[in-house]
Amino acid sequence: MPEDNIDHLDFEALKAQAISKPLVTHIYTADPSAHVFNGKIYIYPSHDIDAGDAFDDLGSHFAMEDYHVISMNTPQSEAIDCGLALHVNDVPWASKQMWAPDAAEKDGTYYLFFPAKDQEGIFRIGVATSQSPEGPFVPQAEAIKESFSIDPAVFKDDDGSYYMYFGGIWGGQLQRWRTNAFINEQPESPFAFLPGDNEPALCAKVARLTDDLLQLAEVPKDLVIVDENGQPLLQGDKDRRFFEASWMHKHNGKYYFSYSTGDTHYICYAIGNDPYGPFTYAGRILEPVVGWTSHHSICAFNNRWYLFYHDSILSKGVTHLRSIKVTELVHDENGKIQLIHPYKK
Ligand code: FUB
Repeated sequence: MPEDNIDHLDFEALKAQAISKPLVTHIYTADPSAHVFNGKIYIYPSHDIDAGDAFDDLGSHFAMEDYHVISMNTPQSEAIDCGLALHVNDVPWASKQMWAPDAAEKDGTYYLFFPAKDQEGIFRIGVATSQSPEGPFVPQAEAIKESFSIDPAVFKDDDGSYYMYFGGIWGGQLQRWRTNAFINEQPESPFAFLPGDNEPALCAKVARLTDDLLQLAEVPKDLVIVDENGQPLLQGDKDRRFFEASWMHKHNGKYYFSYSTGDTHYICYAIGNDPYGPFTYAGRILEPVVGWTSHHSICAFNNRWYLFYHDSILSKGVTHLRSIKVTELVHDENGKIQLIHPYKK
């Protein structure tokens, strides 16, 4: 239910049909990356604001300036805003657009990974650290070396290795890195430099992190998603190809890579045997929500799985004013994820 035409939507009815309520209503929040630290749930969302920028396909209207961490004792309990965790003015290398973040813990230190545009308007990914999962976080002076694009998701594997999954097309600039250097031509076009519809789709990226979690330990690799015949998904396969919002979780020894299809508004997933893939497309997790974007995370709590996601019902459909939500997610006996409909019929 993207924002293309929201005039006909009955928001009171949709609110009643919604399977879950906004976790907080005093601020707008989106892109919820959820983790369990010390037995509690901590959500690292974007903090949506209305900065007055007009809607465009580069996402200029997503003009966020800071992050707040949200905590919950359980998925059913009240969500608490832990306050300001990091502001763009305190990040020496960043200029604007603090988009979807994620967090990780290692040896008692908490790491906030976040994308923002640098002084040249190029999306980079930065790290900030804290001794508390709630922050406040102290940023590194520079962005992660050789980092690019948006939507970092950091996954800790059972052997203690940490991997960062990232990337996003259109305003997320992934298509501008196809030659391993930033292509700055036609800066106003979100579509320039995308592959053709019959070419393999642009891939999300994955790289192992260094032991201190502050840098990439390797050149990022393509995370290839193949179809049922082992063929890479094509760029024109818009209902299935990667757009943005990477997430990784592990269930019964399998790696589940989930992501948003962007302009077709689905959250989909693909399954692999290795953190680098390849991953075989396995289906949809979440049908479209009210609002253009869909962005999620998947987190286990007390042996049950939960999908954290967002929609724009509270703002009556405003794309860049979203609210985070949570609902249970079920893997069936074959490891398939049951499709979630965000609004009851
Ligand atoms: O919140 C800004 C951007 O919108 C995120 O980085 C994308 O994933 C989309 O949700």
